[in-house]
Amino acid sequence: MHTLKLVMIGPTRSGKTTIANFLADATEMPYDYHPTQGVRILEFEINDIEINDEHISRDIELWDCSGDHKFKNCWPAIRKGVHGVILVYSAKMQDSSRQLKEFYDYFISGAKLGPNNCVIFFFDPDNATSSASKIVSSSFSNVSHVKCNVDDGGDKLKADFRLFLSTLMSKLQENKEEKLILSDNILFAK
Ligand SMILES: Nc1nc2c(ncn2[C@@H]2O[C@H](COP(=O)(O)OP(=O)(O)OP(=O)(O)O)[C@@H](O)[C@H]2O)c(=O)[nH]1
Ligand SMILES: [Mg+2]
Repeated sequence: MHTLKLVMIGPTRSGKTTIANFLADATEMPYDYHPTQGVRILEFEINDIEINDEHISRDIELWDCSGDHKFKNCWPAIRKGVHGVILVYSAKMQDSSRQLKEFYDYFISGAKLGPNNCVIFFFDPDNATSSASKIVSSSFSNVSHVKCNVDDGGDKLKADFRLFLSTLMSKLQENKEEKLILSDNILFAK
């Protein structure tokens, strides 16, 4: 199976690079904020993902994007061939739902993907579900919305990431099978 392209996007300083490094086991301590310039691509392998009673491994390309609109000219290249999107925001910030909606419309709807191809990770350092996260969860009720923290919830974050991959890959497999059935039907109809 070929590489799975995942795009990680969300407002600036929301924790994308921190989370991407953690998932790729490339964490640097301490986490100092350095704005990502455009995009960086992390490549790693993920093993033993369960889909339909099968355990599979997959190469991942995680595109850690800048949340800054000055890099909007990179967006078409970032979206090309994307399989899944991870939206990230920080509950510390004021309502991010408008920005997330713009990213969702461009990277999910614009790539003809749906809610199953997406997950929302939010960093909530005070561990109190803020009004910001309530607004986001009600605006994106079809998208799974999970709290993450690389410090004390690292294992949970990795487990949530694997769960997302498993849902995503079974959806991609279903689409592939549907296409095969459709093309068989077209052949029969001829
Ligand atoms: N301790 C801790 N800090 C976090 C966590 N998530 C985000 N942060 C902090 O939040 C800030 C976000 O930094 P980045 O991850 O570089 O932000 P970004 O979203 O990549 O920002 P841009 O590249 O500018 O779009 C950093 O100061 C991190 O230390 C977390 O889970 N734990
Ligand atoms: Mg970054």
